[in-house]
Amino acid sequence: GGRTYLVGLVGSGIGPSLSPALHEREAERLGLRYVYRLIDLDGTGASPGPPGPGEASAERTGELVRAARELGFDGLNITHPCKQAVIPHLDVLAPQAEALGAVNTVVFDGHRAVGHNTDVTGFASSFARGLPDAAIDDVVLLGSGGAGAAVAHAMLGLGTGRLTVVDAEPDRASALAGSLVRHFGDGRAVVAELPELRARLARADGLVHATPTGMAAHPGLPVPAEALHPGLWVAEVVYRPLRTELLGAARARGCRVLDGGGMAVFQAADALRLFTGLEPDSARMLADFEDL
Ligand code: SKM
Repeated sequence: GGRTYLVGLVGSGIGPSLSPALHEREAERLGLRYVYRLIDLDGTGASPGPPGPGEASAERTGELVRAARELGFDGLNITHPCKQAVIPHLDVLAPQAEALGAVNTVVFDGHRAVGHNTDVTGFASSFARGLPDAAIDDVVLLGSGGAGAAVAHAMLGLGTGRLTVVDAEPDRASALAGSLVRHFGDGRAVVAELPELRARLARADGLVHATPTGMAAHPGLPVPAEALHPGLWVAEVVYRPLRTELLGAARARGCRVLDGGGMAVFQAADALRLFTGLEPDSARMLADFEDL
C-alpha cells in the first residue's frame, strides 16, 4: 500500500469535533490510509504553560505546529483560539488566509508550512450549493468575531455589493468593516448598530448569522422574528444544532434558509483536498455529517 496520511486539529476544547470522523470516512472511501488526531491545547501537556483554556494557550500554537511537523504530520487544521496565533509560525499564506488574517489549515509541503483558510472557501461553496440563485447585493452580517470575518470575506468574494456588519460590540464591527473596506474597496462594508438591525433587514437580500446564539449554551433568537420577511434569505454559521431557532423562525416567515452544516462539511472537504491533492466527494461527506 501507499503512504499513510497523518493530520490533526490544534485548538482548545476540541473533544466534540466532528473533523476526525468527517476526514477519516471520506479518506477511507478514497482508498487512503489517513489518521486525524485531536491535539487539544487543554490536554496535551506539551509544555508547562499557563493552565486552562483561552488566550494563554494560544501561545503554545507555534510549539505544537513545530512538533507536528517534526513528527511527520502532513498538515493540521487550526481552530479557536489559535487561528491568528499560528500565523507567525508559517512560511507562506494563501491569499484568502492573508486577507482574512486567520488560518484554519496548514499544509507541510516539504520544507514549507503553508497557511490556508477553508472557512472562507467552505462557506462560499455551501452558499453556492444551498442558495444558488439568491440575490446577494445587499447583505447583513450579524456577528463580527472569527466566524463572522470568514463569512464576510466569502460573501464579498462571491460579489456582495454592500455588507452591513452588526455586532453587540460596536468596536468589533467597526474593526471588521474597516479591514473589509481596505481589502474589497470603499463602500463594500458598513456598520450599523443593533437597534438599526430591523430597518437594515427590511431592505436587505439576506442575513448571515454568525453569533453563538442558538447553540445549546446560548438559546434564543438573535433577531426579532418580526424582522424576518419572505424577501430575505437567512444563512446560519451555527451547526449544533443544525435546526436553530433562527432557522425555524425564518422558515415560518417564508425565508429561504441555509443551515451551518454545509460550511462545516465544505471546510473539511477543502482541507482534505489540500492535505492529499485528491478530490473529496462533498455529497458523501454531507451525508456523513447528517448521521454524525
Ligand atoms: O475551521 C474549522 C476547523 O478546520 C475544524 C473545526 C472543528 O473540527 O471543530 C472547526 C473550525 O474552526
